[in-house]
Amino acid sequence: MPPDSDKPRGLTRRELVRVLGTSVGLACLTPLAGCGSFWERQTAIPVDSWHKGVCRFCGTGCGVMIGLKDNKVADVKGDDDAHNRGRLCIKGLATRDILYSEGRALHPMIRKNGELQPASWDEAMTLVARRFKDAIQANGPDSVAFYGSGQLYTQESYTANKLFKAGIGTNNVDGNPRLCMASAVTGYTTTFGKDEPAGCYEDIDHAECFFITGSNTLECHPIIWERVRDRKRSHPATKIILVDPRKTPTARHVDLHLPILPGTDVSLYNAMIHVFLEENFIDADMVEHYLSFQEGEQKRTFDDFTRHIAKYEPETVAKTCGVTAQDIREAAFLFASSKATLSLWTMGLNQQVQGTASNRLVSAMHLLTGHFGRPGATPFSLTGQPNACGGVRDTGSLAHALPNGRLVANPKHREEMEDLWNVPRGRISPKPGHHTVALFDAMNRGAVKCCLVMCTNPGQTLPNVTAYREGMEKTFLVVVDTFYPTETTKFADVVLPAALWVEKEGVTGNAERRYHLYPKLVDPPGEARSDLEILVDLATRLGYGDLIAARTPRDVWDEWRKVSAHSQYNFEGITYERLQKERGILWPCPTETHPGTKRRYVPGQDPMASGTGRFDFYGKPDGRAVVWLDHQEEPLDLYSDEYPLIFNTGRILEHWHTMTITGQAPTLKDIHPDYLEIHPYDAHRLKITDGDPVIVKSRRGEVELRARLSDIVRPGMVFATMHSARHLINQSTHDAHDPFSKQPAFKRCAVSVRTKTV
Ligand SMILES: Nc1nc2c(c(=O)[nH]1)N[C@H]1C(S)=C(S)[C@@H](COP(=O)(O)OP(=O)(O)OC[C@H]3O[C@@H](n4cnc5c(=O)[nH]c(N)nc54)[C@H](O)[C@@H]3O)O[C@H]1N2
Ligand SMILES: Nc1nc2c(c(=O)[nH]1)N[C@H]1C(S)=C(S)[C@@H](COP(=O)(O)OP(=O)(O)OC[C@H]3O[C@@H](n4cnc5c(=O)[nH]c(N)nc54)[C@H](O)[C@@H]3O)O[C@H]1N2
Ligand code: SF4
Ligand SMILES: [Mo]
Repeated sequence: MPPDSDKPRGLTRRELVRVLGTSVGLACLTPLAGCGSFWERQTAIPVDSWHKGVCRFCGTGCGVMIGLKDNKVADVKGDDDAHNRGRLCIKGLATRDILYSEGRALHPMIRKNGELQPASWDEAMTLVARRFKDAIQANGPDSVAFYGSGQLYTQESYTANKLFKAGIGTNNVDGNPRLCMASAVTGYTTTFGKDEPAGCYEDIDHAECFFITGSNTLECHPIIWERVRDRKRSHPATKIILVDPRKTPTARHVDLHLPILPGTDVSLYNAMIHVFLEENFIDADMVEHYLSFQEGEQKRTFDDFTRHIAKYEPETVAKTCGVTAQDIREAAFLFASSKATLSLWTMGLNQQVQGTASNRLVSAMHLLTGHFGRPGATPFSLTGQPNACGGVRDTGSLAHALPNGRLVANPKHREEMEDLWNVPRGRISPKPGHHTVALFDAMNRGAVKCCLVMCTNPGQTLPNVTAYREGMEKTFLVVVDTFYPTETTKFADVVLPAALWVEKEGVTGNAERRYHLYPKLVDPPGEARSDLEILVDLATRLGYGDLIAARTPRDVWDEWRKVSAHSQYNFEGITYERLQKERGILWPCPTETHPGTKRRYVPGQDPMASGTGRFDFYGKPDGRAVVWLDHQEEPLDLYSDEYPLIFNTGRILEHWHTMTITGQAPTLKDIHPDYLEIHPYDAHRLKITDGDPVIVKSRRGEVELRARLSDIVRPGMVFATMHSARHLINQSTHDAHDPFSKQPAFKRCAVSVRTKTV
């Protein structure tokens, strides 16, 4: 469980190196110090055999070599033949230890007389099936739900989605990617008609300008960051621009940092486009042949767009964004004038009430300037979790979605899936299910009676979490997790132990559309089972054994790739044999001899694109990508005299989300994340000194942390990490969400801060 955070902040990163005294420590410190890349780890641990696999942590999806000794994972190193070029970050290296850390969930448990007590699998699954059946019978299919994860394997998400949508007949299937990638999805789909980035990691090696926004790449996608740094090292003229309100470790290595005020991205990007128009950086051929313009439901012209952008002169916008007009102009100039510009972004954009607008404006900047579809020139949203793309977005395991970019609301899409899944027409409900916040709200209202929570910890990671704990308490909650206890198992009626990482087999899809295989190398501990086995068991007990006939990872994959063949995501050519042999393959990939696709929408490169033009945006009926006229709205949860500071939340390098895993890894567990970054000026005004216990209070709740005086944050804003279970920052965050993506705005709310003694 998370470390005892009463200890004053635990080890610093420098102390960690001293304690470890190994290259693991170096791997942790080096990028922070900004020297060369030392991520490779020379290992002396003897092993019996090495096996190809993938890191289980972030969406970078690094290739790992896994060394087995006496049927245990004894060592892990970077895979030289994978895209990560043999490198791993500190979390990737820690996968050596995670399987054997304490706190693994070992056997099923049932709550009896208020206490979770050990039970047999049969007893637990009989109870789960009975409660699901009873609820469906008494209150209809929409009284049950599945809440999943971008950390499940594709076979698992696909099976759960099929069971609930085509079997039970409810679209109440959502998951943590709603908290993470939903605005990227709506950004891409409203622009290109289809989800997922068009470019690939190789583009990093060709870019001459990087536009990084709302991403702390060094800490959250360290191996991608190292590749960016490689490019800068070999081509020093390469420019890196960063847009982030905080002076993060990433900010230390960039050419231009715009520390914008949170939630003002729409103004900034519109102002950059203003400069593109003013300085004639617009690609006229793009505008004439490949783009259309839209505002809300209305089609617009390029002239309308120009008039709209006129309002966003950098000199006007500078104040809104809290940066200088000169910096906006310089950023726009560097972006547009480079030979190839690559944008990278993550939660700073997605977790905002205008997440969709910010996402599509970044794509618009590329389309308008022609920085698209060439080596090094592409908008590229980084994905958080290892399988948010391949598992949840591609399989359509979200409340409004169906596989391969189809939508529940579209009758033709429902019919296509009913035919492919071989269920009667009309089986898939025409009603979209509850998105995450609405799902937990439905639990509060008693409308959802049973929920299967798999591979996620919503008791800690939902926004405004206190408001939803009552619902979790009321609902018959089945929690499937690899660790026990967690903040969510507190509310569970049944806990089921799950296999972790290479204790089970499966496929994931990383941020660049690369599908790759995780082999099963060792047995899970105790009675733990794979999530797929648990879903198959539940399906059978609920009477959907015929529907869920594919029951092994390989059979489910084969079914899934055949489903894809009928879509613009076609990856029928990615066979299991290829996955076993190759270091992953980028879809589309329609045949077994197709090498995979580096750049989408480019005829000659993307097998789905037709014609002889520069682009075919086949996701849109007219083949044109859409540039949106989006307006800056008033930021969320305005500050007041009572709540005068902006609260921003995020991550650090060494920990993963709720720390169920990294909080136990010997190399990471002593790094304590329970602090509040506060600018020395604000601390001075509030009479707070470094290390003081402080109370952060919002309109929804409060949390205690320790002050860390730091100029990483701007005056007027404070920052805390999401990692600790002892100090639930989501008691303070806001559950307001983007109206299109329904992604919550974790990145901004108004708070007050005071010392605990006051
Ligand atoms: N070490 C580590 N790595 C991880 C994870 C982890 O838990 N730990 N989790 C993975 C997951 S699931 C995800 S989603 C990613 C997240 O990766 P990131 O998005 O890079 O990480 P965050 O710390 O959530 O937020 C990124 C930055 O957004 C900035 N920001 C806040 N408000 C704004 C704004 O209004 N505009 C702009 N432009 N920026 C803003 C914040 O200051 C912060 O530095 O990381 C993945 N990788
Ligand atoms: N304040 C704030 N809150 C946030 C965010 C933020 O930036 N700020 N970010 C949001 C984002 S982007 C994300 S992605 C979410 C993440 O939120 P969560 O998904 O809730 O966080 P995790 O800790 O990754 O939870 C994964 C759980 O699955 C378990 N697990 C690991 N592997 C397996 C497996 O193979 N099978 C099963 N059954 N269980 C497994 C782990 O032990 C853990 O309990 O948090 C969101 N919440
Ligand atoms: S960058 Fe991500 S995938 Fe690569 S080793 Fe680190 S945590 Fe694992
Ligand atoms: Mo995420």
